[in-house]
Amino acid sequence: MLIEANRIQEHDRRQLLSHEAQLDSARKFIPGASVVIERLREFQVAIPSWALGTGGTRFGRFPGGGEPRSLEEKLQDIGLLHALNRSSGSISLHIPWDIPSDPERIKTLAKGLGIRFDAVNSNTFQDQQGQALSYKFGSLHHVDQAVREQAIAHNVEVIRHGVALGSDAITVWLSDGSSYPGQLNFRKAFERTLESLRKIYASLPSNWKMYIEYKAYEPNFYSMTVGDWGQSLLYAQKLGPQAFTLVDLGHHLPHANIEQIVSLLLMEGKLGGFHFNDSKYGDDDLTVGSINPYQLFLIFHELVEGMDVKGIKHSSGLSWMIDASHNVKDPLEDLLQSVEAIKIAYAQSLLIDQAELNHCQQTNDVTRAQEILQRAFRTDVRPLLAEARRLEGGALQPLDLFRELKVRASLIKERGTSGVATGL
Ligand code: PSV
Ligand code: MN
Repeated sequence: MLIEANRIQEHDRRQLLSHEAQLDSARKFIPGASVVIERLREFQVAIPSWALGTGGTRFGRFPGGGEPRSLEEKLQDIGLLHALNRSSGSISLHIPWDIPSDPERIKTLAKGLGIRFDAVNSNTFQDQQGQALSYKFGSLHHVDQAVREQAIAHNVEVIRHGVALGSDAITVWLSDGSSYPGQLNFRKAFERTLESLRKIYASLPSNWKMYIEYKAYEPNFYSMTVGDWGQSLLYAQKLGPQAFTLVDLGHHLPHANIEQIVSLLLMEGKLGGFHFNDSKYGDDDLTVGSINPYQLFLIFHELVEGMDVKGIKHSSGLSWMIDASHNVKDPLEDLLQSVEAIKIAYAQSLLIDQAELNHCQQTNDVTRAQEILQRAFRTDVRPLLAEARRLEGGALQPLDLFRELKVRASLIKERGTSGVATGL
């Protein structure tokens, strides 16, 4: 299914009067609204190929139908999102779930939809059919060199697929760890992992980046070999200038100060990318901004401040991506909400008066500092987002139009109800 431009224009025409009234009033109390709109027009968030189908828990899965059955259909789904919000112009693939049989054809299809290829992800957390050696006890940290070599070869193959599609980064997330005390020698596991990562790093094209994603627990519960940002940063520093840390918002222990982590990684020039989601407990993979939008705003505050200090371009300097699972919502609606939440937090963080905040910090005016942050957080920037979308040819209200056009019903008609998108 494709959404024709005239359907979007027609929707925008119907909404225009009320949009303009809201925009006019927003412009009155938001200084620099035009600059924010321009920044929003550029901002893109990559969609993970594995989040287009219904997710599940180990207790069950309740698919809503119309799921993409192939890489082509996944691209079409992202094409729908991008047509509506003009901010979902890239896809992150997971290999082997998304091996392109004909990269040239896939590239042409993506180009036609305005989609580029973000970081490619390797998978050594599952055993694949016909695989010679098991990852039950880890992959890059495994005690058996043959298993490590198999996992290294897989990562090198992932880079090869990414090169064929025009991607320029690989994300390595390892489930390696231990579930019981005594199972593992931590130092040796680290050293083996580093040696394996070095071999993968050696096969990176010179314009490529390697993102090392950390996670506090799950599937291993006693230790994870890349368990926190300190360990990820250690690997990245030892590997070299093409290696960076990737922060997934759901991969921390409760109450972690993620905004501080982000600030220090940026200071070190080692923050590579983001997996956005939200959570109540851990790696819940809920819709971005659904539980704790203030935390998301504080993270964006540190990101924007840190990127500005380093002269990093907001829209392309870091790899922005969603990593979520949709257990009870329509995946496409959920992704529209997530992109919106990310852009709201980004826009609000642009409203912070950094000079004024800096003055409060220098004079220990804690009360005023809080006021400055919360004034920005409580500003309704949604009319600016809508205007940025409209100027890019997107829909003023993407979610409303998605429902008006009965997109899910069309997808079910086209694809049926039994197809299952690959992923977790
Ligand atoms: C692991 O929990 C993770 O966050 C990694 O990014 C994986 O690649 C992704 O989820 C896919 O399940
Ligand atoms: Mn992730």
